[in-house]
Amino acid sequence: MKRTLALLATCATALGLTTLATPQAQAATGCKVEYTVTNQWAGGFQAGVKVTNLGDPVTGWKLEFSLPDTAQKVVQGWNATWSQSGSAVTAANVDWNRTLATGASTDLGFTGSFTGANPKPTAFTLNGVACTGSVGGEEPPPDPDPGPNPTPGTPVGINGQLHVCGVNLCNQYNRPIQLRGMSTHGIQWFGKCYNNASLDALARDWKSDLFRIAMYVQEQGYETDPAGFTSRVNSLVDMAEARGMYALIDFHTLTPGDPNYNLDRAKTFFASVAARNAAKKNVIYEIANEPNGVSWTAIKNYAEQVIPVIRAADPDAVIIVGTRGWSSLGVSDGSNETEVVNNPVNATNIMYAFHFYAASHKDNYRATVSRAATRLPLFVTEFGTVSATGGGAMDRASSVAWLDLLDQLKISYANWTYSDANESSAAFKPGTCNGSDYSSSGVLTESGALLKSRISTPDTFPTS
Ligand code: IDC
Repeated sequence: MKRTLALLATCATALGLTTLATPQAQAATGCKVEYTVTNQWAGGFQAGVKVTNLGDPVTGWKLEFSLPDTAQKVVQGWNATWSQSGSAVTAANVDWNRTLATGASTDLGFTGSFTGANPKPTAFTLNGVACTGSVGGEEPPPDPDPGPNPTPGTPVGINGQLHVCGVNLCNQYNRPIQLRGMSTHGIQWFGKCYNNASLDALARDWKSDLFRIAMYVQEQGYETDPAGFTSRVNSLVDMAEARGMYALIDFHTLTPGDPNYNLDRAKTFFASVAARNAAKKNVIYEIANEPNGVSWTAIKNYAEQVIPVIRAADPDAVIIVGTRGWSSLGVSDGSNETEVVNNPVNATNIMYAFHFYAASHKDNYRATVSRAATRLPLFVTEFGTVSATGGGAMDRASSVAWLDLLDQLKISYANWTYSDANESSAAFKPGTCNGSDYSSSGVLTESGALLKSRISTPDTFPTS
């Protein structure tokens, strides 16, 4: 007979929520324990204990729990060093399982003896942190800070917490909406472009709904300073929130193309940003920018490991999954959307990324999007008006055909890039970010002028 005791979390909470005033990276903590009685006989039982680390990686750990009375004894345990004092039991790591990455699990077990009632251990802790099944389970704040109320009339003020409904992105009134906005360039290179003046221009002059924060993982990005980049992303989320814009947190994997290369980094990063931003309504998570040279199965496997880490801390946010062939739904790899339609990610409230560069990707890509949009929730988290190199001439006709299609299908988009990079995809002329003028037409490139004219037209957000 197999019985499972539900010892999982009921309350999602996070240490980070209590420290909104200091946008610094916190050491994320948290754990989940699944306790299963796998066999039981007169006076004895066997139990499996699956321990999942939901916080930052640990090296060396101690699982502690209580048995209901001193008559219950651990007789023999495995995969840990077991000890008991009164009703308190400790299982300490053995050498080979001493490291638990974020999201990693280890299986322990023991046989026990008991008299009377069935054995029901309680109060599991991992390194002293209660295993509530969520991040930062140590001392749940009774009433998480809901954050400042979004300003009425702004995109976040009108639409509130978003969710996926059918193939659409829906607002708090359960009506489909389209978000139109801009992506940063790599924040490790163009950080100076993201300041109060440039964000004011984006929100007020461009009337942008969306600000994508491209945090490269390689190329001098996150991997070189996890705490620093986490904190920079969090402050950009706050700057977008203060202006009523949605913030799309982009884990900008690019080279290498297999997102699994960065799996542990992704778990650590998302556990932290999701805990810290859980109460906000303006956050959307993009877990892998452009998978390339990797199968859909491998991407799906990555997604199914990262999504639960986000959900444990921030259960209701929309999450976007990159697709094969540089987020082309497989088209740039000679495949198409059917590999996703036939084998979707096993999760709810998610969308799939589609990227294009208008001078390189034309009719067959548009046909794919038209077809796929009837089956899959799509989000164009990045596109350019130029060639896939980010440079070359702007292709106005193709760009306009794409933007018209996205408007018609209510597919949200972010344009690469809101920066003054010396390449034609940038919206500002080189040197703009050294000054304070982000509003006059003189600072815009050809691409910037086109995008500003498209994004600044009135939104039609349904409110009932
Ligand atoms: C490009 C930048 C360029 C940078 C290069 C490598 O525009 O300045 O040197 O990345 O980091 C993408 C990627 C995006 C690329 C962009 C243009 O998501 O990182 O940015 N692009 O090549 N996919 C298709 C095109």
